[in-house]
Amino acid sequence: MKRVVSEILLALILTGTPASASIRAFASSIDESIAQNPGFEYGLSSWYVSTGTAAYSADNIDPKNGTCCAKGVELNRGSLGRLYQDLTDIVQPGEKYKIGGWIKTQDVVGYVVIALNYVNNEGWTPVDGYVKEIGYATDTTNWTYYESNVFTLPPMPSDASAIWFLFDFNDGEGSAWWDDVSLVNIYVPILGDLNLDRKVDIKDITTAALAFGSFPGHPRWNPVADVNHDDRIDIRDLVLVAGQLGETYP
Ligand SMILES: [Ca+2]
Ligand SMILES: [Ca+2]
Ligand SMILES: [Ca+2]
Repeated sequence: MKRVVSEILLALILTGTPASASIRAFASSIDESIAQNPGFEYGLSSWYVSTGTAAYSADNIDPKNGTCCAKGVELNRGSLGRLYQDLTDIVQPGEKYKIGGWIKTQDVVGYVVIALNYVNNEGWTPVDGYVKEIGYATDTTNWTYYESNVFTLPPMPSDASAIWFLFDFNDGEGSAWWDDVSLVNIYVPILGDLNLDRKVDIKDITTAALAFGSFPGHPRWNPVADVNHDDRIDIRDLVLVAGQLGETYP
């Protein structure tokens, strides 16, 4: 290990800091679930209902998964009433996220959505507060899974005061059910972060050093340490990691 680190330092002196932009970061990500009680197995615990005419309840008649799902009934088109979790200061502008979830509908006029929106003090979304909405389920539909693309959270607009992960009837009425909803933080690893803890430090150097000299099929082969994807872990990979020492995300 000591010899390897001194080899790294020598290599760094000889080659200079590598051009990290030319090497693709290891193609993987960590998804961190953010919403609490996303399968409604604890009823509507952790979920709140905003002012409006929509009525929400925990429903165990036909959940998609587990023993319970969320049910909403809206009788007044144009009224609001959202089921939500306030994630202000939990989700961070500039980070990447993805939302998803199951929706079932019955006699819906308008649309049923799952959304991540900036909202004002009344729980309404200002025009510039729509971050991501999925679903748009209408009429009568069986359980269907909806998922967004990966998106970067924009900053909070000046006329909003919170960010909610929410469900509602978008200018609609009828009955709807939601289950196994998700809001995940997508981490696209920075180059050299072999253990995916969002920083490049001695742990990553150690990971690469432990696999030093290995190749596919070798007992110490560890693909995450093959930073330049040439099927061998050698001084080039160690130099790439060492050149990133101290880098953090975000
Ligand atoms: Ca469930
Ligand atoms: Ca790391
Ligand atoms: Ca390599």
